[in-house]
Amino acid sequence: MTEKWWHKSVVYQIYPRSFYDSNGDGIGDIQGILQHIDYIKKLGVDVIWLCPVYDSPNDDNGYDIRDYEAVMSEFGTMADLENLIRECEKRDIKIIMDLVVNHTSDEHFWFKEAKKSKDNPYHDFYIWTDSPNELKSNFGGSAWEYVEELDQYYLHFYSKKQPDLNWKNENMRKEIYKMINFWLDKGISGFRMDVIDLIGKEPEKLIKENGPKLHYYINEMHNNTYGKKDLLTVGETWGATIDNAGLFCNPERNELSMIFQFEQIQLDKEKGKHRWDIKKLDLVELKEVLSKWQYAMEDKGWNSLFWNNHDLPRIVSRWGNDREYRKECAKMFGTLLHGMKGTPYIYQGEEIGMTNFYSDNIEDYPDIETQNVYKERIEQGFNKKDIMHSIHIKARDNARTPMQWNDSENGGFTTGKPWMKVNENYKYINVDENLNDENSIFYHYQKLINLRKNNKVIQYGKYILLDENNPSVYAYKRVLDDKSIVVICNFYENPITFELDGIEKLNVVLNSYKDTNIETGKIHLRSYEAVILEN
Ligand code: TEU
Ligand code: CA
Repeated sequence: MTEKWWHKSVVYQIYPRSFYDSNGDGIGDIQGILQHIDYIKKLGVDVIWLCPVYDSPNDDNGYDIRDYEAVMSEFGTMADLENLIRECEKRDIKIIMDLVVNHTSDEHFWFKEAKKSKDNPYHDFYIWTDSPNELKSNFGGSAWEYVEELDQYYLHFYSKKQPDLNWKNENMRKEIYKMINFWLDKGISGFRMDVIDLIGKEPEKLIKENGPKLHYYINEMHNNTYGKKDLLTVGETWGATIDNAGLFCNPERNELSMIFQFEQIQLDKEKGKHRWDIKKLDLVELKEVLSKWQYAMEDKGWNSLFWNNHDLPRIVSRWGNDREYRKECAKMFGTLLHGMKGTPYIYQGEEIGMTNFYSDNIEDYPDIETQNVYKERIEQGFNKKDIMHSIHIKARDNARTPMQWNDSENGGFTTGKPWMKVNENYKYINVDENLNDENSIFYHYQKLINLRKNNKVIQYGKYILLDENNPSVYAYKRVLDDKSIVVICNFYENPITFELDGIEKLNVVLNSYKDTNIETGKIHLRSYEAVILEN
């Protein structure tokens, strides 16, 4: 495999609205990120993924873009952003930006023109029909919205304020490529591409993801923009399977560096149902899925590794025990993921063990998806308590509460009124507390990141799952030439002994506890203990 700079990288995802508010208006901003680059540097990551900072009316927190080439005024100015890129560069931190090209805001100039008449040159930049079919929006309700002036319906796979772009229109594609090059000229190092597997949609045939021309479009975009440079591109692809993954990220196909696939993340959802229809996670199934992706990508491309992002509940609360064993769980999940082959992504707050948010008041969940699906379920006759239960477990706002910097009011996020409530546990879960404790989650992540930077086995070693049917322990080996490491994680609270058959001369590289109970042929694991060994 040709080595790439991002094979050694760890990415830190910033959701600017909730990172740090520098001017007291309650909304995180670019200055706020600038003031904390040294914190990010200290963690050791070398790439930042910046969620959308473009001009937007914020129906979906910036994923509804009004002007691709302007900065959201609440976040600051273009000069601030350029400054951020430069300041990061000085510290060897690269920035990748969010690229949202499946849809725009309905307030985008193109859509305003498109609505004027059927003959307007921008009309065909979007997708219209006279007779809407049964396609549904991911945020609830029909995917079609009526426009009286035109007596036509437009397609929106997300909110009504996010009309879908028509990738069949070549002029539209050219505009998008121009915009991408505008950003590349500013010195950014790549993109995270929002719902990129939807751009080949054929709505009249009910095709959403993986449409027939999807890969033609991605390849064309590659050739006209980032393909000329050595950049990191990661596609968000809910429709990816191991069978089509290679189409996106086999380097010879000139499409993307890697994708976010969501198979493991959906293991606690009832098959075929909405992700709010929850089922218990089965560890053996989790091992099966993660391992399948590790094996598949040996020759198909490169994996991304993540537990969290701004759309997902926090992993410590989701599959761990965030009450009695929060720190142990956070370290265990980090270790389990960071030992694997691929590029790890850390979502802000994960490195300090932030947890899900809890409120019984639906008003405390501003996310449009939650608001819409809540209303829809109420209308469908669901029980309010059950809906709130799903929200506590799955709502996107679980991840979007402001970053907890210290134990002062509002976790030090803002001196004003935060745009959304801060999690009350900021008094003991915060950055300061982590930095002052040498055994903190933060320092554990720092060690994991550092290990990857300098260890070829972690970067390139072949992954081998151990003891696949063990219902309590997730253990795997990574092997490169005559070197290997073993990652062993007790996924549950009950202490357990794990047999180390055929694994000799082991040194402890990292442990989530202060010491290790190891003897010839076995290791005794405490609650959620995670260990990396090496021979
Ligand atoms: O998300 C795509 C997406 O479909 C899901 O993650 C979505 O959040 C939902 O939870 C699934 O039911 C991307 C962005 O990450 C998300 O924040 C945006 O809202 C969405 O696209 C639209 O741009
Ligand atoms: Ca602000």
